Amino acid sequence: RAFEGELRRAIDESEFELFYQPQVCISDGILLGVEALLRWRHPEHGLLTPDRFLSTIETGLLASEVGQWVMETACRDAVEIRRRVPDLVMGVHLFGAQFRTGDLAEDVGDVLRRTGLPAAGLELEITENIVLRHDDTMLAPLRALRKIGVGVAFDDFGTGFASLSLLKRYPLTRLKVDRSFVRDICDDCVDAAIVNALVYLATSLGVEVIAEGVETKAQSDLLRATGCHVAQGYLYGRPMPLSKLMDLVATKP
Ligand code: G
Ligand code: G
Ligand code: NA
Repeated sequence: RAFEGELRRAIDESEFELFYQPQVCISDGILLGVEALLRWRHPEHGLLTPDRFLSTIETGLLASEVGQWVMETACRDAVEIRRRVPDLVMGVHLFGAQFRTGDLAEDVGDVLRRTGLPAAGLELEITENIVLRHDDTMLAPLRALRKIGVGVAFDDFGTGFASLSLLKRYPLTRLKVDRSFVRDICDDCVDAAIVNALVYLATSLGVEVIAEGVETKAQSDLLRATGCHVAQGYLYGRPMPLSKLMDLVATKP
């Protein structure tokens, strides 16, 4: 696999970075949260996005270690961002390995204590892929995390085959409507109907909903009309380094 032999060095030499993409309130543009997205500043290949190396991490032996670094870094950065945006929620992706090794709820609890981030400031992002690969071994740790106040978001919602049954079994606080449904929402009545139904479903279940991949004002207007209040996408901001995000929040009133 690509880069497999380089992961150890990447960790030891601090080549991994986190970028943060804004999640905003559609009606007033206020920053509510960010999603942490892993980047690899590779000495020869430049800045790599996860499509180049994520599967190498996931199938290798260092996934828990990278996952732990992501959790720790994101929570530390969240504390800094919250100095400007007090209620900001940090969204963090999990690797499957983090469920297999040790006690996820305990590990996350430790990170929260060490960094001083309140549990309500953290939302874990899980995908159908990860859930299906680990089946119900994930339920207990996720329930334990929910109990202490950590959020659980279901990413790429609607793209898998089991989304609805997972919605029934998992302790979710938020659905992230996949950007493939949002892209053509203004032109394709099937996509518009799907998003409408997902927003209705989430709302009926008392689960928050966020639309991903929002790129135009027309999309955001339509989403707002369906009752979706939170969005993420290039219209509001690309994934960016912490320094750039801090500049952004510093200039906002
Ligand atoms: O940054 P980009 O939009 O290319 O990310 C694509 C996908 O890679 C994300 O939707 C997510 O599924 C995955 N990903 C990004 N960062 C992380 C991370 O820190 N940990 C894990 N496990 N997955 C990530
Ligand atoms: O769902 P997931 O967390 O895997 O998605 C994150 C990925 O989506 C990142 O790679 C990010 O760069 C990308 N992304 C974020 N916003 C937009 C958008 O508005 N349009 C498109 N095309 N991609 C986006
Ligand atoms: Na997604």
